[in-house]
Amino acid sequence: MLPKVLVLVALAIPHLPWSSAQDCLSKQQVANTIKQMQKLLSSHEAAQLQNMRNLKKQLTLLQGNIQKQMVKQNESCTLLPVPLNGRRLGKKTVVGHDVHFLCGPGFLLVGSETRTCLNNRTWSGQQTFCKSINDCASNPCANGGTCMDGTDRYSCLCPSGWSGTTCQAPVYSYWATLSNSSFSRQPRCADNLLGSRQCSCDRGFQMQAGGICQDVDECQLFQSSRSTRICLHECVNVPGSYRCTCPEGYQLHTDKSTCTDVDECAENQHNCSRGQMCINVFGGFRCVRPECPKAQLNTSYVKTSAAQCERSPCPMGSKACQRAANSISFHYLPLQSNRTAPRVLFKMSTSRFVGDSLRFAILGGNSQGMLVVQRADRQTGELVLTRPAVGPTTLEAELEMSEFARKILLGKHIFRVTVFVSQYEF
Ligand SMILES: [Ca+2]
Ligand SMILES: [Ca+2]
Repeated sequence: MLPKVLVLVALAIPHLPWSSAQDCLSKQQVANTIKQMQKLLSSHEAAQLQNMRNLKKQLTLLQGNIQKQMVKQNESCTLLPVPLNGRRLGKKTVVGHDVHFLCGPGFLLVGSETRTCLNNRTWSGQQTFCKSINDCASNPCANGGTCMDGTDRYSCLCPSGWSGTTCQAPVYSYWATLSNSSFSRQPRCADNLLGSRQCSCDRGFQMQAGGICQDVDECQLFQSSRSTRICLHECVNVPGSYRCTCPEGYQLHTDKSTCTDVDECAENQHNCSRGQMCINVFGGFRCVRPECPKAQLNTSYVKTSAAQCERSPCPMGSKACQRAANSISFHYLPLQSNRTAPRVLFKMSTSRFVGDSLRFAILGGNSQGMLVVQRADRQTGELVLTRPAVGPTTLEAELEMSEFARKILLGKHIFRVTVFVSQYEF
């Protein structure tokens, strides 16, 4: 601007009345000329000032616009919360603005009293708290907890069933104990220091939708298939576990899954009367009383032991007596149902072999081919189960062993075999 003023002044000079150098200006003329020039300069100065004012105004407007645009562009911080038991002064969140904090009576300000919204749209300083001067003054312990005032903190003594820094969290194990016998339970939860909760289920339970612990039905999962079954007999699902049961006459083995027969005879748990024999079988016991055949055709027997009868001496010339068996013995065999076959159940021989050959035969019974007799070696015959016997059933067989010397019969022995097949396969 200044150079323009000088040009104007320079242009004005040639028009002044003292344009001719040789004319001598009067003092009055000079004074007038100076006055005119002063006026001219004053008017230029006024115009110049006006221009400057306009320029300044425009700059202010421009600054205002730029600030508005900055606000529009969200150049602001998130409004800070009012601290509990305190106040916040100032709500402007634009970059560069401050907010101030005050605490109520009885509370001490911790953190920053003043915080400024920085260019990166975060607040300067630290979060502001109003801390109770008596830490227990605000009754921070919930659910009947007792507050203990410390130097700069409090602690809560929680009543039974509540936990957490302010006794705010129920202790779920407390509830779990109450419903311990149920198939669904509340989980056991623990609050960690970061304030998050971790829950888990007791052993044998699994977390279901809704956060409930549901019992795992081990029986349904495993017992139905033979390859995965967990109990030899029956499985009973119980909360958090399962247990195996055995039928009557069996006891659960120490492995907790298999069943073993109770030997009622050895353990004196039978009710057989005097004169009866107690026979232990799988899943029970039997009371038997072996009887010798009644005397007939000059033939009679005497009992020589609990399961043995011997023929009395034959009268002279009684061929019927001489053809009758010399001895009859009784044999009781326990057998589990559905055992694999063929299977040797019984062997017979003689301790007083005086002849040259033995013959073996099956005389009778109810086995319908399920039991057969075969020779094992020269002096031994055996009773063989030919196919699996499904119990509960009783198989009977009468076996005969005949002794010969040069094809002449020396004597016969009868074996009466009873096979008690159990109901179960164990
Ligand atoms: Ca279970
Ligand atoms: Ca038994």
